[in-house]
Amino acid sequence: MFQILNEDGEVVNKEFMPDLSDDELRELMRRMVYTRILDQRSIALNRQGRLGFYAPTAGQEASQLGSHFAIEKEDFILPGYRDVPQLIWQGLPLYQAFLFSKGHFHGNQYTEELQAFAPQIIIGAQYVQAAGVALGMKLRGKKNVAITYTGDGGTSQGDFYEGINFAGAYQAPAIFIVQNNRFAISVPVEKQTAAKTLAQKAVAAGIEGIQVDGMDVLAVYAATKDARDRAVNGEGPTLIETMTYRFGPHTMSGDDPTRYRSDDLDKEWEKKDPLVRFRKFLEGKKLWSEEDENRVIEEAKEDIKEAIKKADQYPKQKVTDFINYMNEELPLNLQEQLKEYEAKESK
Ligand SMILES: Cc1ncc(C[n+]2csc(CCOP(=O)(O)OP(=O)(O)O)c2C)c(N)n1
Ligand SMILES: [Mg+2]
Repeated sequence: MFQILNEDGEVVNKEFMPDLSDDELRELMRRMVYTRILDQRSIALNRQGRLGFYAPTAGQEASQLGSHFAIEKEDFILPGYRDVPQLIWQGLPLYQAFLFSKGHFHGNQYTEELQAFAPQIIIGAQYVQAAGVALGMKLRGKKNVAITYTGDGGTSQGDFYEGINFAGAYQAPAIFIVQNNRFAISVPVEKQTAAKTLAQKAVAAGIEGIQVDGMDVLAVYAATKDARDRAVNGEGPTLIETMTYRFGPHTMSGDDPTRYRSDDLDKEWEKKDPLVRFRKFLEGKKLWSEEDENRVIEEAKEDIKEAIKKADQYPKQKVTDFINYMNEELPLNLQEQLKEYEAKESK
């Protein structure tokens, strides 16, 4: 497993230390702290009934934000349902992320500049799409990549294998991230596959594969940066398995992790908290202080307050909107339904 920082925030692999400026290192920490607060607030808002579908992210910040930090604005992101943070740091306004959670279609109406698809709910489907997007970039001669995310459970899907195989066959510039948080809802990874690692699945597709400490933001960044450099150089796709853990439940829709995870396992992984580790590293370099931390926390809380207000006040979606946005031309039966709903909605 590739690691740069150990659990105490000490550099254990100096030769792979990425070339990041002090400002960039601080920005990485800022994003992780901000995202942790966003997660805590989202869980609270969900419990108050102000959000809908929500998949907690705490514990996975290094995997999500370290990999995202290595890609460019013109690269394309194909996220899963837990990958809202990457979308936000790519430019998705927070109020739209909240609307997505509430099931409002405007949450998924992205501008041209936001090079991303909305979070995929169908496990693994984004891997096939990523292979296609990456091939498209290659055919157009673009120096960009498609980056996609799934979980340990996702690697059992047919789509996973089809995606990595296709990208390998066409040497498409794709980066396939597997966030191995050890559970697919309640199913432990040991029951999911007989494979010793998920990274080794790359071998069968003839592509590069690497297992990375997913609680070490520098290692995830370095591995993704290397994958991106090779991809835009025409050297093909990479599969990156990040070893991580979700501290919270699978989603806020009712699973109880205490029924399938032991206290000991939770404690073991809490010690690996990516924020604690990176904070220790930065404090050692005098690049982070309690004031910095508090400033980010306040900034995040303020942004969230405004964004949820905007999401709450956003016009309700209408059935006629669904009909109109889904179809360019309406077949007869939908024309009839459209009329029916227009009449209802004008009352
Ligand atoms: C094709 C498909 N099958 C089943 C589901 C139901 N489902 C939702 S999440 C999930 C587990 C996914 O686990 P993993 O890939 O490890 O991702 P994690 O949630 O741990 O991030 C399943 C089976 C689904 N959404 N899509
Ligand atoms: Mg999982």
